[in-house]
Amino acid sequence: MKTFRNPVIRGVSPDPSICRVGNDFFLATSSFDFWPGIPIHHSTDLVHWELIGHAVTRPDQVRPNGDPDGPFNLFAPTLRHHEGTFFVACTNASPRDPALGVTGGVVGNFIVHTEDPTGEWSPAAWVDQEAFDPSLAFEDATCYYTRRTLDLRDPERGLGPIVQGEVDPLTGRILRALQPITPGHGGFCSNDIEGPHLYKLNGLYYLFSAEGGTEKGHMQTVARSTSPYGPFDPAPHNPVLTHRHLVVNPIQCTGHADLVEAPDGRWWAVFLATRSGRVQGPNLLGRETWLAPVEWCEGWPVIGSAGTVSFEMAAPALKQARTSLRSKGNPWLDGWSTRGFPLADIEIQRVGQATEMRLPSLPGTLDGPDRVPAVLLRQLEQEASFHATVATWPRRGVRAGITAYAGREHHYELFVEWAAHGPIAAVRRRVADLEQTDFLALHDGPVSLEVTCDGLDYRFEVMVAGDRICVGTGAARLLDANLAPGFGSVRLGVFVTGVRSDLVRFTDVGGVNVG
Ligand code: 6LW
Repeated sequence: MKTFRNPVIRGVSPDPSICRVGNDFFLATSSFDFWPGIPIHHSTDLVHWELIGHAVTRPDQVRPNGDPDGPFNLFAPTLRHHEGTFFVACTNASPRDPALGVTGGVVGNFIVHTEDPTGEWSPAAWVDQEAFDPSLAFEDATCYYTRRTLDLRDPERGLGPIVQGEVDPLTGRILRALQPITPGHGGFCSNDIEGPHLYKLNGLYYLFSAEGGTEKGHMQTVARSTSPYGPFDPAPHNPVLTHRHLVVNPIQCTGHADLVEAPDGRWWAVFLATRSGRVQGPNLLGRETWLAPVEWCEGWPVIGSAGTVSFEMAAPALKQARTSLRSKGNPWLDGWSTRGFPLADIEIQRVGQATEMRLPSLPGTLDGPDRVPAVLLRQLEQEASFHATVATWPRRGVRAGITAYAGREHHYELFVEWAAHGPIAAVRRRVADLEQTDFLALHDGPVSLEVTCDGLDYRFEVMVAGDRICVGTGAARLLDANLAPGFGSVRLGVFVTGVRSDLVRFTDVGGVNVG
């Protein structure tokens, strides 16, 4: 039996949403406050995925006033294809902003569209400003708009039902007011229901939702009705996917799923899960994208083995794509990202297998809420490494280095700079409100920096004149996704900060198990 290995997209890639166009599958995931936003992957066999574009790349897609300095935090996209056009419904869940006249706790739910998912997507069509997890379902000329709500929550009974209305997906205009479609204040198996997707199959409407929160209690439930607005009957075997009861299983947090039918008539679910369980080591990789087969039994979906999944599962009988849809010459499709919109003068160039970069310095540190010239790759395995050579020594007042970054208040840095007595390398650890730095005296001149993670520690080393010297280490568990706020995971990359303006050149930038 041919098998495949989960996760099918490694490294932080939660809330997957999938659609099929002919033999091609497209998949979108959350990207939070990292740019480019909402990665779009392509596959023909559901197992091998290639990053082909991003749905959100411009300020006019995340802020109603197009402000490039305004915060963004992009949650749980839904990707759908209808009559030649791709749509992504998504949320900018960054904090409220009085300057925009935003009344809720989020900037808003919006829809972008394109005919070419490898190219530019439209400006945002804003729908509303409440809660998150918006989803679209097309039926003839109707576009259902389904999401969670927090407005109707009851402090004692639950976080609120799923609500649904109808929209014009091109303008965002609500054509039918949203109404609750699940009973009471929660879901079918918990008092926290979210991430809804509606499908019409064989004349019935299926409501497929995540429940129990996105952590260890995560699960997926299904309910069906003859009307898109319910009442919905829950499946007798709900939850249809969960590992909440499998305490020692390394696979945890399974849920937030989306369904797709392959060209051969078989059904599959993509969903998020983590690879470190309650008893395993730190979770450095965040919530990743997984795949499992779906069988239909008396008109109900059964995911994996009665709602549980494994690392190795029977593979889809589909062929891997022979040609790439990825356009050449866009370095961001190698997986690089910045926190917030990038500065215009960041240059990334592929030189053979290696990458070269030129980064401008910017005042501030990696701890700040502002944009920082850090260019990062997601960590894809517990064991990973990243290296860069500082080819031009930074000017006084400027730091150039590499980082293991899980958030503003959870990261380690190895950098070089001029101290009062001469050039130094330093390892700085920032964990919550603690900060600790180790120093090493150096000579100026090109210096190679390397960080290696073995799952337990991040080890920071410099290579000077043929010698490898360890400058310091940092405990991996302090960068755990559960500690760093914001649905974290670790990214490895280069950065330049400082009070003076400078342009630092890095050569030989890259690593193992990063991307
Ligand atoms: C996602 C939501 C969730 O929107 O996590 O807690 C959010 N649950 O479904 C971000 O991934």
